[in-house]
Amino acid sequence: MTDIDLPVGAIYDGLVISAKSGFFTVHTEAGQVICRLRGRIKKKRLEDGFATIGDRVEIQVNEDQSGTINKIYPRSSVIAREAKHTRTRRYKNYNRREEAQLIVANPDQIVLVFACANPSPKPRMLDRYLVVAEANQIPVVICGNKSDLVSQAEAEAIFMPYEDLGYKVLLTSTINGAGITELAELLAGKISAFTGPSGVGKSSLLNAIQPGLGIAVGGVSQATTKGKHTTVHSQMFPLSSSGWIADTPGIRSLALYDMEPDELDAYFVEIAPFVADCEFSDCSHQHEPKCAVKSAVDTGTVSVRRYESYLAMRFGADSLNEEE
Ligand SMILES: Nc1nc2c(ncn2[C@@H]2O[C@H](COP(=O)(O)OP(=O)(O)O)[C@@H](O)[C@H]2O)c(=O)[nH]1
Ligand SMILES: [Mg+2]
Ligand SMILES: [Zn+2]
Repeated sequence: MTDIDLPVGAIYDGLVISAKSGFFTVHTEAGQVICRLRGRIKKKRLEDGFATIGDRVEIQVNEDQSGTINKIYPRSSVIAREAKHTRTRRYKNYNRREEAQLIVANPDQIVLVFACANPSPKPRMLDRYLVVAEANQIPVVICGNKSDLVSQAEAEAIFMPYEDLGYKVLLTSTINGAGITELAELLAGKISAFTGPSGVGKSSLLNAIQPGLGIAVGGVSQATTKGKHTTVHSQMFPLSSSGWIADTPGIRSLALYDMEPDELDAYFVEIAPFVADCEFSDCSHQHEPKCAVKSAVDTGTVSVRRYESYLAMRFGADSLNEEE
């Protein structure tokens, strides 16, 4: 289980860095220990949503040098998605929350990677990720990669509106090295979930930061998307600068599974302040008179693009499931 001998019965705090079929690799100061959950935690599994990578846990060492997870410490945040399989094998007592499949616990940030071109950026998808991040109160870094393919002005036109909204934006290129040092600095010492559409250069960015890292992360993603089993193998990879990159294979199908439509108001950061000034408290911001949101769009304070993105997410056919 581990290459060092740990005292039997010893108790350690650790970090879950891999979760697969009920086995958890826990990183502790004494080394890595393969653990299972203690029975009584297992029973609470449906209530608490199990354990996942990023969880801080207390473990106890068994005679065979495996470990038992005694305790999962309270999470500061979690990225979860609707577990599709529970729809076909739904248990009677499942409530909505329990349909969530945990992807990563306690992420310090989500790094959203989009390309300036090839593939062209998808602002609606970016907005959707931002809503999920806002809902979970997880800081976001937006990475506009492949900045070498467009002019500085073009790159800024695409991504700087997000900086104006208060998001951290980096323009990067794995070809000419732009922004790579800055990105590496942002990752140091933190748990980061790297995500974005395929082909935008996520693996290349990780390799630019640390040789081999992109290959490791990308490889696992591929393996996990093949199986249709209920078990999900998720893993975190260590950064030599300290910090972890969470492999988040399921994050692309993130649905806003637990969100009331008008909650969206709060998660569009530039729309939120106007909502209270609408004439009607249940204003849908579409056709009502004296809608402060629409006024803000008319005066250009809220961009038409973001407003349309809001409407699409709230009322569109794709409002609950992500298109890629
Ligand atoms: N021009 C340009 N191409 C890039 C850049 N980063 C990655 N690529 C290319 O984009 C393609 C997809 O990259 P990959 O890292 O596999 O993307 P992933 O699917 O997001 O992991 C590859 O052909 C890379 O060589 C970049 O900064 N500029
Ligand atoms: Mg990749
Ligand atoms: Zn309104």
